[in-house]
Amino acid sequence: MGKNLKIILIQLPIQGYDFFFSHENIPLAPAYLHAIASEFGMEVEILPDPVMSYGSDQAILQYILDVRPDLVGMSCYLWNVERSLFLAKEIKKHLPSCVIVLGGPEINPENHFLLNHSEFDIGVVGEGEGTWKALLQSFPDLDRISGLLLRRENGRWEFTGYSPSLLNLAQIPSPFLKGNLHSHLKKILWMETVRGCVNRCAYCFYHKRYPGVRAFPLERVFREIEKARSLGLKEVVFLDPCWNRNPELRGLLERLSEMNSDRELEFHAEGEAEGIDPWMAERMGRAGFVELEVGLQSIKKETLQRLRRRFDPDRFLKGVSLLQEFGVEVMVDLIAGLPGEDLSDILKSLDWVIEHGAYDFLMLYPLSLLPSTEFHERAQEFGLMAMPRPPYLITKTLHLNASEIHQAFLEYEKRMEEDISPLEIPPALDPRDRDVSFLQDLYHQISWNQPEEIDHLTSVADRTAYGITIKVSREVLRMSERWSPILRGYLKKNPFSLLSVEVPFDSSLEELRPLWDLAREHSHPVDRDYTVTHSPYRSFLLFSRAKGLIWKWPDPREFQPLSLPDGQRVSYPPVCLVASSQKSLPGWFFEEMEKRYSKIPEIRIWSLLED
Ligand code: B12
Ligand code: SF4
Repeated sequence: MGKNLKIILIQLPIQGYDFFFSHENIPLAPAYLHAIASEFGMEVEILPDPVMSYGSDQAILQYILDVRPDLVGMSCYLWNVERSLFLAKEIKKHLPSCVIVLGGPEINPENHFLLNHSEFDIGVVGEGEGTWKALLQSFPDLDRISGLLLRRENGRWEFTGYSPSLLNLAQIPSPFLKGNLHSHLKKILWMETVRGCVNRCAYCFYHKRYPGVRAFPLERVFREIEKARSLGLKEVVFLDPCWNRNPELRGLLERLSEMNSDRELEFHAEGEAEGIDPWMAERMGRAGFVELEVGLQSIKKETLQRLRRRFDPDRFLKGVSLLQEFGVEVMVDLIAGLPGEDLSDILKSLDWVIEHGAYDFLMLYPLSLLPSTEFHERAQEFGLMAMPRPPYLITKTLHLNASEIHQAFLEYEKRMEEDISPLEIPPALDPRDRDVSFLQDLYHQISWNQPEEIDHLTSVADRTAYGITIKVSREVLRMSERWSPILRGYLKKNPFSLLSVEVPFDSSLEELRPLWDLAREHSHPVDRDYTVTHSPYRSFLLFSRAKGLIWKWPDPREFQPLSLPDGQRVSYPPVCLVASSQKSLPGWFFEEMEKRYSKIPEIRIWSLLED
C-alpha cells in the first residue's frame, strides 16, 4: 500500500460567456476515482463548485494552494487540456512536490501535442479505475504499472503499455449511489450503462480504449435511476456510445418504462436510427426518452465506407419517423471535412436530411483529427491537415480547403435560417435578468466608473469567474495608461478568461483602440474555431447598450482574413451583433454606425424575444 495522500480531483468545464456548459460539467470520471481513493482511506475531494466549473484560473489555483494537496488529478478532454496544463504549471511553481496526474481521452501516447509538455508528472492512459487503484497502491514506485505515461530522466515520456486485462464493471463502485457526485449535480445526471462500442468509426477516439462492449449490472443502473427520481433530478443523459445496441436493451427498456411511467425523468441518449423498430420506439417514448442523437455524418457511400459506418436510407428514415411518432425528438449530426468529400457532398447530405424532414434538430460539426484515431494514423494517405493543437480542427483535405469548410457552415446556416454560433450575452449585460446565484461569491462583473475603481480588479483577482464583464465609463476609458497594465496583468494570470467590456455607446473607434490592442494580445482556445460563421475572435468582446439595444462591436481584425496555422487564410465579414426585442432596428443606430464606418459592417439581429 502506498502512502496516504491528500488528493484533489479536477475536471475543467467547456467555457462560454453564459456559463451554459459549466452547468453541465459533471465530474463523473473524478467521481469514480474519488470513490476508489476514499476506499483506500485517502483524504480526497473533487474541487468544489462554483470554483471548479465557474472560477477563473487564479480562483482555482488559490483554492488548490490553500489546501496544499500531495497529488492533483485532472480529467483532460480536448476542451480543457490546455487549461489543465496551464494550471499544472502554476501548481508546480508554488507546490513543487505536488504530483500532477492527468487522465482522460487527451492522455494517450499518440498525442504529440501532449507529449511536448512537461508540466505534469504522470499520465494515465485509457480506462482509469484499475490504473488509478494500482497507482495509489504502489505510489511512488510505478514502473511496473501498465497504462502510464512516465517522464524519464532525459525528459522523454515513456508509455508502460496497455493493461492486458479489462476491468469487470461490476467491481467499479457507483459514485452516484455513494453520494460522491451530489454536490456537482444540478438537474442532470450522466450515466453509463455500458463501456465500449459495437462500431469502429475511423474518426472516433472512444472505441480505441475498449476492445469490446461491457455492461454495468442492470440492477445497479436501476438503482441509479430510482435514486435520480427520488432526488428530483430532471434529466438523465446516457453516455453510452450507441444506446440501442445495448446487449440488454429489452430488459432495460421494459424496466425503465415501468419505473418512469410518469416520465418524471427525461432521458437523452445517442444511438442508431436504423436499429429502431416499432417496439423500441414505443418503449422509449413510454420510458421518457425525449431525444436520441444519431450520428449520420454523411450520406455518401464511399465516405461512409472509409468511416467504417453503415447507412441504409430507408431504415434510417423509418427509424427517425418511428421515434418522432412516439415523442422522441431526433438530433441528426453531420460532419464537415471528411476525407473524400467536397463542398457539394456536404451540402448533399444536409439537403437529403432536410428534404426528408428526417430531424428535429440538425447539427453540422467540423471534423477534429483526434490523436490516436484511425484518421489520425492515416492522415497522410488521406491528405488530411489539421490544427496541431486542440481542438485539432481539420483545415484541409484533398477535396476541401479551409474556406470551403467555413463555407459549409455558412450554407448550413442559410438552410436552417438560424445562427449556428450565436453570440452569448454575458449575464452582466443581459437585459433578461439572468439568475447568477450559481456563481455564489465569484465576481462576474466589475465597474470602472471612477479611476479609483480600476485597482479593484487586482484585489478580487483570485475570486473572479472565468467569464467577467468590466463596465467602463468614458472618463476611465480615456485613461488607458492607468487600466491597460491592470487588465494586461489580470489576463496574464488568467489566460483562460473570457472578457467582455462594456463601453459607452457613443465611444469613437479611436477611444476603443487601446482595448483592441489588448484584445490582440489575448489568445484563448475559443478563438481558434474558424468554422464559426462570424467573428472568430471571441475571447475578448466589446459591447455597448443603449435604448433597449445591446450590441457587440466588430473586432478590427475581422476586416482582415484570419490566418490559420498552416498558412491558409479565411475571410469573415466584419459583423455587429445586435440583441433587440424588436424585429427592425431604429434609425439612430444606423447613424451611430455611419459615423464610424465608411461601409457599415454586416448587422445581425438576434432576438431577445425567442428565449
Ligand atoms: C459528455 C460528453 C460531451 C459533452 C461535454 C460535457 C462537459 N463536460 O461539459 C458535450 C456533449 C458538450 C461534448 C461535446 C464534444 N465532445 Co464529447 N463526449 C462526452 C462523452 C459522451 C462523455 C465523457 C465522460 O464523462 N465519460 C465518462 C467518463 C467516466 O469516461 P472518461 O471520460 O473516458 O474517463 C475515464 C478515463 O478517461 C479515465 N480518466 C478520466 N479522467 C481522469 C483523470 C485521472 C486523474 C485519471 C487517473 C483517469 C482519468 O478514467 C475514467 C474512468 O475510466 C464522451 C464519450 C464517452 N462516452 O466517454 C465524449 C468525448 C469526450 N467527446 C469528444 C468530442 C470529440 C467532442 C466534441 C469535439 C464533438 C464535436 N464534434 O463537437 C465536442 C467538443 C465541445 C467543445 N465545445 O469543445 C471525444 C473527446 C476526444 C478528446 N480527445 O477529448 C469523446 C471521447 C467522444 C469520441 N467520440 O471520441 N462531449
Ligand atoms: S462514433 Fe459513436 S458509434 Fe462510432 S465508434 Fe465512436 S462511439 Fe461508436
